[in-house]
Amino acid sequence: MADKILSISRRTRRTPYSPRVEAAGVKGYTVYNHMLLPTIFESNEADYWSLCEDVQVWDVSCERQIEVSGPDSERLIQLMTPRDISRAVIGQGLYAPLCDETGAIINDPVLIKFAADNWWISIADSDVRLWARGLARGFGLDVKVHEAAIWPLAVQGPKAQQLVTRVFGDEVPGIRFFRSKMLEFRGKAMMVMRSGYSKQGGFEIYLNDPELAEPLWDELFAIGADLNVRAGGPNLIERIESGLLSYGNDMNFNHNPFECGLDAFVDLDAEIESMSLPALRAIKGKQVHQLVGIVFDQTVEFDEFGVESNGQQVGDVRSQVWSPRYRKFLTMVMMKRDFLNHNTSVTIDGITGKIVDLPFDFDAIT
Ligand code: THG
Repeated sequence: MADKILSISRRTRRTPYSPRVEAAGVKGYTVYNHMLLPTIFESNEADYWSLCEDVQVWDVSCERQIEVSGPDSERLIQLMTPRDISRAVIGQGLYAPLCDETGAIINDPVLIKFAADNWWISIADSDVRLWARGLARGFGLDVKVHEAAIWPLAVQGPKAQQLVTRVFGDEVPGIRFFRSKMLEFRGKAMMVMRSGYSKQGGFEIYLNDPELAEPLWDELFAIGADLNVRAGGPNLIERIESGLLSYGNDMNFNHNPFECGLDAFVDLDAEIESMSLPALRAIKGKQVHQLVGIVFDQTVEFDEFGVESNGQQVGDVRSQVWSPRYRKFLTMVMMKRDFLNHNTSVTIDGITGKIVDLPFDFDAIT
């Protein structure tokens, strides 16, 4: 599948960084929120080492911002998520599942309190705007919901702080995890948050002027040449090693947060108006499936992503990758809990894999 061509049209929206992404030699894209997301530049593995050792610039414009503004904005956001958002401060991001009235996951965005009556839903890959508008209408809320003209650029890797400080100044190191500051580039203030879809550290720059996209990209590369800065994107190896979930891959609207291990982001005891909480309280502990890791010493070929034991399908492979660092084949599998209660390993084509909790604990594995 890796060598197929993607036909690009208006539906697969380009971004203000696309000319620079192409000049940097992008080799692979995926489509996310109906927009191009660059995934591969050199190779999955070469990109992985560059991300873990140096610093990369990612065009993550596809993290679209669904802006909810108006007096009822916080009420609408709280209706959509079972995570208690009441103590969020302005400029804070909160990773949070969005769930419907049955507890099913609609999306797993970063929620950003941009101002008192202005929230941004930094969405994963599903059409949250439609749902938000429907809810606003149905509940008769005084809000406006639209996709904002924001194009996030992520700077990720151990040298990200050095690079972003050179461009945005000395306030950068003082930004805490999932907090942000409004900082200027070429006289224009934009939000800079310590966040991003890797565990290598870094920032996301919420560019709000498309005219500045190429100048910002160029500045990061010119000023970061000695840091070995490269173009990159969310990296399959790194995000699986780090246990970052990918909506549409690891879970979708058939799953609830407990099945995916997102329990920490569901405030079951909070006294909040959240449309999924009654259902989530009722199903807690009763889920039939659980997302776990299965670790093999060599690559395994699954038949149609199925995990079978004694001729029975006991799991569904959601993501998989060879880890060059740990020399293990890492899989994320939605397994039947009944099977997990009685087994700690599974054998595929004669190769036995160890079942482990997510995120992977490599000290315990190796
Ligand atoms: N950044 C922004 N928006 C996004 C993503 C992002 N939207 C889509 C997608 N990525 C959402 N998915 C995730 C998954 C995990 C995290 C962020 C976005 C993440 N989690 C931390 C963790 O698991 O350790 C911390 C979560 C917390 O404590 O709140 O960073 O990457 N803008």
